[in-house]
Amino acid sequence: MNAQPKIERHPSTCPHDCPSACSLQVEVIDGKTIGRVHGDPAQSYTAGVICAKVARYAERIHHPDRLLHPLIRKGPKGSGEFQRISWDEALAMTAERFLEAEKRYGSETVWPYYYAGTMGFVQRDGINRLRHAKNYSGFFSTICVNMAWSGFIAGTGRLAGVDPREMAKSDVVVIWGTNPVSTQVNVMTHAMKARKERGAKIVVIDLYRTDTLKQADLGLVVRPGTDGALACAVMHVLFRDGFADREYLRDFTDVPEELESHLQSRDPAWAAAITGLTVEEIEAFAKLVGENKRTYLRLGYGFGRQRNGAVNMHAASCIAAVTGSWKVEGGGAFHNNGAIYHWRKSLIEGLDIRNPRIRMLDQSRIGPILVGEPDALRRPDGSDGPPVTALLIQNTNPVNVAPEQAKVVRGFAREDLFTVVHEQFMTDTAKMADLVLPATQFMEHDDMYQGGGHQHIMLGLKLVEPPGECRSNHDLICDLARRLGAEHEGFAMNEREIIDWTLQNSGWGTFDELATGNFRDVQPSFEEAHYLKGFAYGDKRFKFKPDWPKVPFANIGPLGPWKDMPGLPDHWAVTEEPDAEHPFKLATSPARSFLNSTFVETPSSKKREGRPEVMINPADAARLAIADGAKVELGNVRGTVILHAKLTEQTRAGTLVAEGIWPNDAHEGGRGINTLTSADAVAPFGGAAFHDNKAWIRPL
Ligand SMILES: Nc1nc2c(c(=O)[nH]1)N[C@H]1C(S)=C(S)[C@@H](COP(=O)(O)OP(=O)(O)OC[C@H]3O[C@@H](n4cnc5c(=O)[nH]c(N)nc54)[C@H](O)[C@@H]3O)O[C@H]1N2
Ligand SMILES: Nc1nc2c(c(=O)[nH]1)N[C@H]1C(S)=C(S)[C@@H](COP(=O)(O)OP(=O)(O)OC[C@H]3O[C@@H](n4cnc5c(=O)[nH]c(N)nc54)[C@H](O)[C@@H]3O)O[C@H]1N2
Ligand code: SF4
Ligand SMILES: [Mo]
Repeated sequence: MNAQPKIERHPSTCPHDCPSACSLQVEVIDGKTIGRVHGDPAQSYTAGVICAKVARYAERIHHPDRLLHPLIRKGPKGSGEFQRISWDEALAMTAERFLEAEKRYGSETVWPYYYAGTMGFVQRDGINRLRHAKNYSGFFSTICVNMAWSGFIAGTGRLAGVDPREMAKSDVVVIWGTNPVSTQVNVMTHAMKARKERGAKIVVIDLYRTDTLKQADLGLVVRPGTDGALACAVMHVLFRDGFADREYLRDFTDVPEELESHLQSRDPAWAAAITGLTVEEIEAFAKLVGENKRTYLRLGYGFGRQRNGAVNMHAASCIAAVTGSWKVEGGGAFHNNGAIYHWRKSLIEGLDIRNPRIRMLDQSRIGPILVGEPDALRRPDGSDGPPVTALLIQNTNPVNVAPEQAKVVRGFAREDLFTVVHEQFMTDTAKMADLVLPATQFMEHDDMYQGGGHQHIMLGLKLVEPPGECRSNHDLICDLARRLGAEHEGFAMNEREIIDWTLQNSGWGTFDELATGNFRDVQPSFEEAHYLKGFAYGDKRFKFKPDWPKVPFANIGPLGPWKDMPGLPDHWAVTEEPDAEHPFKLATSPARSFLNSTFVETPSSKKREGRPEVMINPADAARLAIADGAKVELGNVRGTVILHAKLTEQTRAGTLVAEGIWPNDAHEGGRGINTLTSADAVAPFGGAAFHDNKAWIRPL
């Protein structure tokens, strides 16, 4: 008889690019196989709940399509024809080609390109140590957070807010521009607790009827890019009806009188015409906020992904300063807690050896950069920079997720570009590489994490041996550094040593202390989180009127049309508006069972998501003779994409929503959804307006 399998439970942390950063309990069977993955009930934000896709992680870690060996391209670029080689050959070739490229064009011709496929500090950010040691081109990260973060910081001066667990003590929870049922499930845990225990009202604001919005007491479906107008009208009503906290405004904000007079003309009728909401809906929302001091604004990323996204995020955050709800438990606003951790990352990132004169290249503009558009390659002093002729890519899939995909694909196809992709799967990006190197997954290496949507520092340690010849990012970077002659003490340390140094130098204890419980709650005091002693600007005041280029977010200077930004909260009409040729607005919102381009390979996610679809209101579809399930083409100035129509009242007339970033070849014709999105830099610090596209649609 076979012995019973031995199942152990080990703590870990979800490494994926998600504000929830859940604490996990992982079943390990016989020391080598992953079983069910559970939320850790002991971590008070995770509270035992995780999303379905990570609960079934066994499907991903033991997937038959995982990359197991280094591969070298055999056929033409993008043909998918590869042949196995050894790690030693692959890294020797990488070093040789990088050194050659450097000799020919200077060090800035090499561009290490990475993102948050893992949020682990060592595995994600260690690539920067190599970049600084070698003076390779810098990576200015813009694809995700820039509009939302700068918009939030514009008011408060700091990326931090009220403890998200306090949502459970609120009377009104406003879930704005995020779809947590899909994208960060734990928000719902705490919001629903408030409803259950206190009868709290839930307000959800989105551009379509999401699964989150369906659960709301008040669901507001706005025209894309009009949240600034909604926020202004809400504040107009708050001033008009005596809900503004005048004492708070006097003591804690910059220009309350100027704001009040500016808002006089921004009444609900004005906002109704812009947002597509009714005056009654806007009045009802404002009344709820005005009558309930314990109103918690949970502001998401999604409504930042518009060309006016930073302005809209700032406008929404201003509401809590008008009512003074920041003062009370369960009141105030929250977006992300990035600022509470005060990390010292010089060992991980090699910040001590950084040369500030090296150019920074904009992550979102990888298409324009690779096709050689001169403005995209420029140095900070305005001089022309060299072309990018070598790429090292970890934890990201730009050929699929970056905007202006036609340019991205054209750039990756360049014969004079040498591309190394370190991956877990044969992604759209890996398919375009010269070398594909197999990477470990999070349960196969050590790392440390922080919660964006909460307040914990967490560990995820190696639980099982990696399959095949998979190597961790850290391992690869250190080996390559040696071959390239790059020097830094971090290249000679292991993950645990780097974590220990970073914790100690940031004031968070030691590795061993953190390993005891696997996570540490670092929630700042009530006083600090509620800004009771003032906001994080020099004058301690919340800024209704931010000086946009000086918002303390990025130090590379403003980007996009920042000079035209309104001083006070407003509707800033710079979104890509429909016209006669492109009568629709298209948003590319997240799919529940994918995480960006991750999980597109797991059977249960594939099954749930079905096929690439675009949601269209039945009235619009009838006018265009588009039947439910019909094959359709979407297009705009940037290209065309083929998918299937889903007729649904979930979308407003005039708005189209294509959920998820499907692999490019899941679409007939091989062009993915980002063929339609734009790489225009968004004000004030860059970013991609993924949900802000004009488009046409036609049946095929
Ligand atoms: N299942 C799943 N989870 C994910 C991801 C995923 O792809 N799938 N992605 C992860 C990543 S990288 C991130 S950054 C987070 C992001 O998570 P969120 O903060 O939720 O942000 P988004 O996913 O960009 O968009 C959220 C919602 O904003 C809506 N929206 C877009 N434009 C507007 C607008 O102008 N006004 C309003 N009111 N709403 C608008 C979209 O329709 C969408 O429903 O989620 C993470 N979690
Ligand atoms: N149309 C549209 N496009 C979007 C968005 C949208 O809403 N709509 N959202 C945007 C946003 S918010 C973001 S953040 C970006 C994200 O886009 P990406 O940064 O590309 O994120 P993922 O799709 O999660 O891809 C991460 C990749 O990293 C790999 N990976 C994971 N862990 C490791 C590791 O430890 N080592 C190595 N070497 N590889 C690893 C995974 O296998 C996966 O292929 O997409 C953006 N693109
Ligand atoms: S909700 Fe987000 S952090 Fe939590 S398990 Fe799912 S993907 Fe990971
Ligand atoms: Mo993101």
